[in-house]
Amino acid sequence: MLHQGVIERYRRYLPVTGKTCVITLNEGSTPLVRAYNLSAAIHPRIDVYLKYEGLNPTGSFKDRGMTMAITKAVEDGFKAVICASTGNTSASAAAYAARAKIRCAVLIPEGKIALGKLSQAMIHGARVIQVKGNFDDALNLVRTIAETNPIALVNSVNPFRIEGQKTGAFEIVDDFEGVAPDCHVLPVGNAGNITAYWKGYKEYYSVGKVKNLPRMIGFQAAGAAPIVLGHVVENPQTYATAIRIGNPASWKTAVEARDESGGLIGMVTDHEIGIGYKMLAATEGIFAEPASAATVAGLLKLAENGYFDALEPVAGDKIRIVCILTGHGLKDPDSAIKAAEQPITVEAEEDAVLDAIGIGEPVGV
Ligand code: AN7
Repeated sequence: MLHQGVIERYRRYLPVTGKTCVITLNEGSTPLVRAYNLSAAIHPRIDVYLKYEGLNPTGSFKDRGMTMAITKAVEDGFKAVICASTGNTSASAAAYAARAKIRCAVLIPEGKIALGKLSQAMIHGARVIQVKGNFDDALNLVRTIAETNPIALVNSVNPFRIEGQKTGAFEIVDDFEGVAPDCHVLPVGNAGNITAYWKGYKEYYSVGKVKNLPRMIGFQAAGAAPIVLGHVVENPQTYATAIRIGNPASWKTAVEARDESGGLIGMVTDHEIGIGYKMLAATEGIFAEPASAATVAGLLKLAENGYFDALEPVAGDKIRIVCILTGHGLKDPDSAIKAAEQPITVEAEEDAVLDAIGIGEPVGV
């Protein structure tokens, strides 16, 4: 079947009517890639699948929610949208707003968003406003502005964003033919996505499309881990800039998802994220941005703490885990270049090249 975006694919579960003019870039239906090497490297009892959300049209999971938010903004007569963003929301909002022919303003923390994301917001013609503050400051500003001006807020506090993003859960269950994974692992920033996935799983459960529910397992960066610490982080820090958020808007619903599902929200250091980032790219050939690699870092930590030793899988003999790789690695080329081995420069001569190739040296990482 040809899927024309998540609204067409999951129309009956979404707040649209036959009259709704759908603004889509054919987002969703992203691959669920079985990660044999990564599973074996982390724990003998786990079977990890990677949902590669970096393959959405603007390179992140935000497109699932943005197709809904922009579609509804247009339906409700708005001529402009606004958001605060650590980068991916701004890229997605800019693209969908361009397609809808409406104005878009994005507020980003000055100097703290990855290069690819900034380039997207700019080329799609958004008004890009750098704020001398962090994401939380920017979100406070846009919330106030949207309250008193004819401009639709398209951050995940907009319930249509959550509606769109819950389709990720439907896709996973559909791919597994009616079974939810044992563990659903994802990075947590503003906490919209964990909220959306849990809503999606529960809705599928209530209509009998799935017989079990996953444990929701989120990871925050240690320098930006308000939910783990139980208090607002005034000055959040992490090189995974996508999740550099100190006061998540969907804090309460993230905690509900964690507790209702019997899951957990943990934290991983930037060093651990860096290890997961390289491991993912090197063992599976999948390039995700640092925030997404918090999932791999988190799995390594859980394995080390014995978390998988006691769990019983719902089906089969392995614990089935889905990691949401929320953003494409190309979003943040600077982080990749910093993390990896640097290119070698040689004379344009065969011997020098052969020497540099290192034929005869063991292959591996
Ligand atoms: C790659 O773009 O908040 O917990 O403003 O870009 O739903 O916030 C991005 C968040 C994870 C966290 N991975 O998701 C923004 C923004 C990536 C992200 C998250 C984000 P939420």
